[in-house]
Amino acid sequence: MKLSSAQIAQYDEQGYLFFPDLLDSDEVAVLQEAVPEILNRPGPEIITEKEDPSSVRLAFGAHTYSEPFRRLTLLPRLLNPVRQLLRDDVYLHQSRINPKQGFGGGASWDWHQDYPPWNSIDGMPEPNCIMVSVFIDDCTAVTSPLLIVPGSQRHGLLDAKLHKDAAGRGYALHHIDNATFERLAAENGIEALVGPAGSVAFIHCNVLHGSANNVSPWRRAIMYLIYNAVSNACTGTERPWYQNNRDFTPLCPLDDSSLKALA
Ligand SMILES: O=C(O)CCC(=O)C(=O)O
Repeated sequence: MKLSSAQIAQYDEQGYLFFPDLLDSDEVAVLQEAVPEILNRPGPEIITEKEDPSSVRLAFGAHTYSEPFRRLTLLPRLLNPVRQLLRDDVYLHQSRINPKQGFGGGASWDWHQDYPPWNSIDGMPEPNCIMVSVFIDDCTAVTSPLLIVPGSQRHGLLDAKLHKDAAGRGYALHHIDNATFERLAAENGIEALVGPAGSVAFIHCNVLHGSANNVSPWRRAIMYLIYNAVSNACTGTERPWYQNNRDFTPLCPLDDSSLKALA
């Protein structure tokens, strides 16, 4: 897939591009089948919900230990647009699955930008990084979709406070204050990213986003692939491999059918 100059301009303006059904149903089935084993892993890369330690909040690093997810990260359909948008070769800074379990198990995410901890803790020089959001399950109005404030990346790094509780549970989150959120939402609106499993959103790392509790009975998993420009490699070494990958080798695409080949 090659983005047109109009799509690149749209990304620069709105901070995201959305493609429904970028993966087909066979590819989605391969990824869905791999999820339970990932969520059952022991190890610090699996972060559980505060209120329910039996429910996983984030599973980091699956591309390193799950073959379907490794292949996903190297599909030309994802890599080529990312390289175009970042105007560089890329490596994967981080990957994380948010399974967002149903029955309220997938708790809310307050409004935040992703870039602050990568900048202040991992030493990422610039917000030249993309959060590719791959819908593993259907994301609908009732399964607590990802909400974004389009165009908010144009406001740069917003004032935010480190959420201590998140830091204590192995990941960092910077919440912005209500007044700033209200101003940006009034200016740009809020959009819900809804679409069938297999849809993909390319989101700038400074786009303000969040989500509510998933009170539906259905899981709403999204795999977040954080691609960084190789010229923007991180200098920090504090965080572990699954949050701050230190291998900056440029990624090379596989054949576009390599995920489907596992079906
Ligand atoms: O998937 C969600 O509900 C939100 C996740 C999120 O905001 C994040 O991982 O930064």
